[in-house]
Amino acid sequence: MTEKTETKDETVATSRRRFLTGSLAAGGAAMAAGLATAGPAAAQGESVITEIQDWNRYLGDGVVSQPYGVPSRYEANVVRRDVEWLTASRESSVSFTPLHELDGIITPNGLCFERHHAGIAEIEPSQHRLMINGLVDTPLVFTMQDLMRFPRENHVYFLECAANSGMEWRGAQLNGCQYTHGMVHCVVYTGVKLKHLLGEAGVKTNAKWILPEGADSAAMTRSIPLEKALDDCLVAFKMNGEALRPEQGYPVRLVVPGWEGNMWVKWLRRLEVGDQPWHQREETSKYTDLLANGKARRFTWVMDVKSVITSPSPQAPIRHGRGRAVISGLAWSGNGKIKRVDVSIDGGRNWTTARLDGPSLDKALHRFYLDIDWDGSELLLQSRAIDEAGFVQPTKNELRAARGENSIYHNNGIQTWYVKADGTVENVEVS
Ligand SMILES: Nc1nc2c(c(=O)[nH]1)N[C@H]1C(S)=C(S)[C@@H](COP(=O)(O)O)O[C@H]1N2
Ligand SMILES: [Mo]
Repeated sequence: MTEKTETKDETVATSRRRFLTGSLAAGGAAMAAGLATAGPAAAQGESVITEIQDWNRYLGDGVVSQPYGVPSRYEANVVRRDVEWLTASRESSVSFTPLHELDGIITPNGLCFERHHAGIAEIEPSQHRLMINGLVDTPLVFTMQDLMRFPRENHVYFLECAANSGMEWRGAQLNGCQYTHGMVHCVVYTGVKLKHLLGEAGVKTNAKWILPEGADSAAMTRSIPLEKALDDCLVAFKMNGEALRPEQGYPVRLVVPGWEGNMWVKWLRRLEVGDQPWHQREETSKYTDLLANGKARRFTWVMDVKSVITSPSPQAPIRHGRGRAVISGLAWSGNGKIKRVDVSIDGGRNWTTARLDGPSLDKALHRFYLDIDWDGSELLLQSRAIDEAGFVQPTKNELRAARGENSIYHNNGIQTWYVKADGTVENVEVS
């Protein structure tokens, strides 16, 4: 009302001052509860609040100035990143999700990590087909339109590359949870249950396995037991409500809930049904785990229970000094839901149960928080997740005792962040 007139400045200033008094009272309550020792500043005429800013004075851009919306330019550092020395080329490489900048459990589409073995296939959907052949009554070829006429379902699932944290097997290496843990994303998929498509083709009674194949030039193939295919696998064409991004397999990808990312074939063009596994490159030379005794673990599909503190972390130091601080992180398990997350600030000597917040969904990321009063002393931050199947995230030494030091894949060991007195954070290992 008066805010639209020339007296606006004063009106706004007065009401903001009143608001500040209110929030100070709330701060007092928090202090009484033993939380903050430092908090919002007392109202003393800071220019950013007493002086009218440009954005408060001039008209802004109109609607559709961005036909497809993008984040604020002040968020330009929230991007996928890669590590140049890790791979020989960007076509067979990986980029990492900026976990340290995100919150909640859903990964925005443009920030989902990418893992391609032969670059991004650019597929025109009208020219795309999905074939089902092998041990079926009727081999079939589906168009995208055909797929979209089957009953649809929506599910939130995490996808983790088996190589996530692989560089950390022998010790702390990369400085930031984007790099150590960023080969994971979690979106809501819209798709058709694979069992409906297999049912349409009619699976023969001696069938035991399926082989999904990608339409990219890597022609990615993996053997998947028929039991899993008929259980919860999805043939998905949407992520977070919109079409899959080209990076994530547009126009259609396989979703294999809780299992290693390599099996989630992107640009899905064929599903062969067979009576035994095919022993493809991706399940013999790669995606196997060489143990200390020279034997290799094979078909290690389920992603084990795991967690990481996303903030504070090396890329997200504590900038506000001592007092009220939020420790935030993610936990997930290929076995189902997360039952509990414990957080330690002293390198695993003492543990406090963290607060799980937001939806707790089967085989999805879970968000946890621990609200602390930081006294400014050094911390060794760790998180330890426990899933509903009863699995407890191991220490890195426990993991190495079981699997040796040759492995790359399936590192779900406890991560340690060393928080220094100045709030900067480093990747370290507490053994
Ligand atoms: N066709 C095809 N599918 C693929 C790949 C690929 O290179 N080609 N990479 C796999 C690997 S190793 C992983 S971890 C996931 C990564 O999925 P994203 O790029 O959506 O994160 O896709 C899998 N599906
Ligand atoms: Mo992967």
